[in-house]
Amino acid sequence: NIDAAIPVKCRNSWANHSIKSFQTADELETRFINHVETTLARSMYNCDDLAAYQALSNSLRDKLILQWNKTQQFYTIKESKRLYYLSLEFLMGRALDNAMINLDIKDLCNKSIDELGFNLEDIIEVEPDAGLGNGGLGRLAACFVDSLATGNYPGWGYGLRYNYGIFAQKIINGYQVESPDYWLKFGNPWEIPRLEIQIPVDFYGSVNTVIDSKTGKEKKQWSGCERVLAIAYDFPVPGFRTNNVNNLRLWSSQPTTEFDFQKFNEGDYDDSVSEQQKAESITAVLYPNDNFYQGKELRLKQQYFWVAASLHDIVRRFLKTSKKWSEFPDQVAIQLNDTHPTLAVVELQRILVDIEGLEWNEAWDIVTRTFSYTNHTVMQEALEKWPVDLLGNLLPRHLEIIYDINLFFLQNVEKQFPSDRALLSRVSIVEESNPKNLRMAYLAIIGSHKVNGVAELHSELIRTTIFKDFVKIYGEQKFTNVTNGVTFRRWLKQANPKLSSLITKKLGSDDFLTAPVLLKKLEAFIDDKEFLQEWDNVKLENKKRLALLIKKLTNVDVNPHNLFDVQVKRIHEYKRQQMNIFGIIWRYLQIKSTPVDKRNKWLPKVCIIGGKAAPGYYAAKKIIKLVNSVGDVINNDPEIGDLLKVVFIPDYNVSKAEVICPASDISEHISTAGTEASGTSNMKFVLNGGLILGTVDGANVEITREVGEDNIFLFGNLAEDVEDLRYDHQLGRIEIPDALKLVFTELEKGTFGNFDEYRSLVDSIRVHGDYYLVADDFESFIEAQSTIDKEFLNRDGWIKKSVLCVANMGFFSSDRCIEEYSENIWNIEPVSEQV
Ligand code: B1H
Ligand code: IMP
Repeated sequence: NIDAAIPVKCRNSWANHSIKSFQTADELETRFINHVETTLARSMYNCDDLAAYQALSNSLRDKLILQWNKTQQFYTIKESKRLYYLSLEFLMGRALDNAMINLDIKDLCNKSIDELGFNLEDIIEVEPDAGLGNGGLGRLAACFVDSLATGNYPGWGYGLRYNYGIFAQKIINGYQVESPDYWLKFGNPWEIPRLEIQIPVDFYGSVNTVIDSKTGKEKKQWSGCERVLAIAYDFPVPGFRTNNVNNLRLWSSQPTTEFDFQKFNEGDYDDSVSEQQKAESITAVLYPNDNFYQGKELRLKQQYFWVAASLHDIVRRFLKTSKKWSEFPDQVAIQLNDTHPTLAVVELQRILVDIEGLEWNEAWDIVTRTFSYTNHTVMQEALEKWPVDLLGNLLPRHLEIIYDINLFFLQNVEKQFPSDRALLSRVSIVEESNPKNLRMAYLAIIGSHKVNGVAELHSELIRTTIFKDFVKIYGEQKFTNVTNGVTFRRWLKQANPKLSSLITKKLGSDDFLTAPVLLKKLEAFIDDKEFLQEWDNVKLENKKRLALLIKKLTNVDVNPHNLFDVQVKRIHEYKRQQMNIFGIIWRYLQIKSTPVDKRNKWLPKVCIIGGKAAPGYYAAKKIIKLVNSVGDVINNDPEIGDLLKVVFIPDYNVSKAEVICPASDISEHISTAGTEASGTSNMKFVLNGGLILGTVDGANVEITREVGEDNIFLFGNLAEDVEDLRYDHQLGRIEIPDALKLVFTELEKGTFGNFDEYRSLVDSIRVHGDYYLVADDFESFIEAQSTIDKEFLNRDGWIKKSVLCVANMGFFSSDRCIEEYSENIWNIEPVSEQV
């Protein structure tokens, strides 16, 4: 009984003065003004949109915190098993609109804000994106915390509070220019600093064997370390239509000592503060690489800092219960979002053996029952391999433990497969390269009880390629699939209020937001002319909204009645934006070579491309430059007019995606088959009634299964053919189709600027083996485009396809993902909502 410690008198006093949140617009206005005048120390006379944003956010935050407190107390009382989602990235985007929607008080807020003299839409726009992620992996984590909260699961996220999120992208003379994203500039009303939660995290030092004074046995002692503090910042995560509020805890680094006062007094000013700066740099900035491993010591420091602080917190919470260590896996599930948190496996083993004094095997059993691992990529350049020396220097005790984990694992493999030396060297965590590397994915597999991929094709590929030896060792049942999903609250209701209202009106309720199979009922209206017209109008309105944004950002006028063909995602050769732009050039050339009086046979089209290139990724940056140069030529060609427009949307991020996703007719997901693990924007576009032009890759396969082959435009070689094609290319067997030759010739002529600028993009196909199979897929790509052109003209048929797509997207709700993880991997259950 948690009340027992508090005297009755005090308890009553607390109860009599208990805080209540606002219920009415009137009460919200009082609270808003209260925040303007006290929290912000402003008044009616100097309350601008920023202040209004802060006051409204603080008012909602009050509500969330009350519910947060109750929810967490409730979980504690229930002693229910908890899930901790460890992710280096949480790409949350904006919080205000989402909080209003999940609390179901947007209308009420609208009324209050209007009465106070502000426009809610403008106020929403003031908020900077929380861009603490690169792309799909980070946004998936954000959708998952939304679904965990909505499903009343006791699940927390743990990550890092970077001072700088993903860089802001500007386009200058067609080139990407990066600028720092200092998202905390005006403070952040959505975070609760827990300055009292300070967890020490150690680095470097050395390991000695000492005698334990209690047991008299030998044990390892890690000492002489450099220490930093991890400070907790909590971000309340509201569920949709539930009183439960979950938590995202992000760590910020801080020095232990403020600075070396002696050095300061001796006049050594620079050195006296350098320790402090080093500590704070750990959580300064997000690494801006998507699908790419860069072996920097600071990144490893980030990983350990985050993992050590999180585990310390998790273990502390467990120790508040009176459970035995053997029950730890019944209380705690930890999901590794890719290999970035793999050191958590080692850290828990260290805590159990070195600090808690458990036997190795007993500890290891607890560890493996606790962890599970999600793989998000098969791309070789993205797989983490830390040099042994780097890790051993930073974390000497952890390296010893990794060696022991590896030794015991290999001993078991040897028992199972005697005299298969090659197998042992293939599956060893330690890669016998020069320098030696630690294969983090192998460590993650060995330390987990389940390993999953993120779409069926991808899960199949990891079982049969990169992890096939481990399937042989552990059996099929350790490897599973959970196809990704997205939250329908943000990606349908918030991003597309018009379509949500139409669907709500037609289905008689908005229950599809939590029970998405209900969308299926839309099929009943497939011949309802009036409904189809309304559906089409919504799309047009959304395209107009995007056209305004494009005008604002690029000063290009686009006609919303023309086909919008969109490809927005991180720029990567495997995602093949280069193929898209080559296709656009080809179309341009075809239009130009059509007699003027026949040109109207071409469907007018607006090609929209957007995305960030990692700052050090040369080819990706060239692709951006090419898109912009091609756009400059085509958009200013008086012969072309509205027949073709090409725009590059700068600084693609979550809040722009919310405007872009509802506005596509076609979106492109055209990765080389077998390279895109899942993709999640494909789901968002289809959910908003846009059709897909895609390869047979990632979740496109399952989208096809759900919406039907007639409602998706697939093209290109299959994953199973990729290896052979690449092999052929290496032997010099590569055929460039005429259409692509035409494009290359035009580039060489300098139509789009100096060819030297783009030579590398062309040479990677013509000279360097075309690793991404652009030449192999190019013809079927433009053929699929011409099918689209024809189908788009059949308005009725097109709208029906759009409706059928949305009706069949229920499977791709992240609520479904969370249910699958909970049932098959985490073994957690919803905790009924607190009232
Ligand atoms: C995905 C990454 C990724 N896969 C390394 N891998 C990173 C790898 O900073 N790093 O080192 C950052 C990100 N991201 C994406 O995950 C896949 O490419 C998508 O296909 C998938 O939809 C998404 C979510 O599963
Ligand atoms: P933590 O899980 O220990 O980090 O605590 C998170 C929040 O849950 C606290 O701020 C409390 O609101 C609540 N909480 C945690 N432990 C207890 C408890 O033992 N009794 C009641 N509430 C608790």
